[in-house]
Amino acid sequence: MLKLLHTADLHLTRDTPAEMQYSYSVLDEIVEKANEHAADFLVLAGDVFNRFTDIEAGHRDFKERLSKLQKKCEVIYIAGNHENLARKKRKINSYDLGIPAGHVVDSDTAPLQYIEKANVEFLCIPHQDDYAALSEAVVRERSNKVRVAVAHGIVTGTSLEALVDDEDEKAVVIDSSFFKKHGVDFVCLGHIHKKTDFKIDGIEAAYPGSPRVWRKGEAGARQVNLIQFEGGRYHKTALTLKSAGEYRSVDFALRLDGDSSALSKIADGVGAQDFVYVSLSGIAEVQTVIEKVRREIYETLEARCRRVEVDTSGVQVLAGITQSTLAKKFLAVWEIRNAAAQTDSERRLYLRARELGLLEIKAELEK
Ligand SMILES: [Mn+2]
Repeated sequence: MLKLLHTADLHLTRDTPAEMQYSYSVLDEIVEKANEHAADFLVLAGDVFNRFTDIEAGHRDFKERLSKLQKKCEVIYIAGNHENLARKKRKINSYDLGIPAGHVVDSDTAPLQYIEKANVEFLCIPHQDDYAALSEAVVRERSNKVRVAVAHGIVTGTSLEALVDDEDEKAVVIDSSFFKKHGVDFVCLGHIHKKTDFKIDGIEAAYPGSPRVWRKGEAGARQVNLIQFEGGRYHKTALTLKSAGEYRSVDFALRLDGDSSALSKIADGVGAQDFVYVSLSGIAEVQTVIEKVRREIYETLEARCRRVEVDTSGVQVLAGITQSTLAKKFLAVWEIRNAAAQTDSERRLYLRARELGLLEIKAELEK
């Protein structure tokens, strides 16, 4: 039996002490998972570091963490596009990462590097700005070993909705016919941060997704793939990383009166490693109400999770709106109706009606 632990897009960083601590804690858990499942290989399919400068500053830490891997577990590391950021022609192998030089597949080995092991052969495709040379690449005949391709990039046939909106991104694609042509059994991919499993000409391919929340919007459990090959078959399991937490998006409607008692529910189900992004909406009569609620959100969540961000851009400030004659008439009628509301859901509807009414009045007054 052959076992691979496959991950990509860890984006180890030292941007802030908190992000450094967090990203390296996820590396620790990946190493733990590899040990727990007795993986033969840890496959790192690119964007292991956020920028080349993070290799320069972090290689000792990285090596130290990897040294905890069981002896039998070998590491295969291919360069992603992020390893090219701030690179200045330097090579990954000029730093000691605790991985044999032949197992670090840097961009200068493009279009392809072949690595042969006892019971598996790897076709490693580091990130390239142009994959045209790949179709011409000379590849050895496949043996009867398991043949795994490792690549960092977008493969033709990947659904568009899975693509990351990466500002460093150029739309370069790997022609997926390569894998069939060279008899690949499994394709380990990196680059897309959303976990994606698909087939290329009948060949199983997987983006395990970023194993940690790299940025806003990366929702869902953060996972790595354990792939087991035995007797010409394989079995893939997604392992969830606790240390990674999750990204959670929460909508919170501001009430005109600044009553934020509903905030107590906001922390329900939030985990200690989560990144919670709160979008405020609704109407405020004065800016200070927004500030007050924002502070309350931080106070409620900060101690409960790893990171909190509050977006107040969805709140409309209607200064002095309740003083206009039209608004006063509207609110007088509203008070009567609202007082008759029987249930919570009715009261919520009235609150929403009040917001919409006041917005209409504001539009009317501004004509
Ligand atoms: Mn990435």
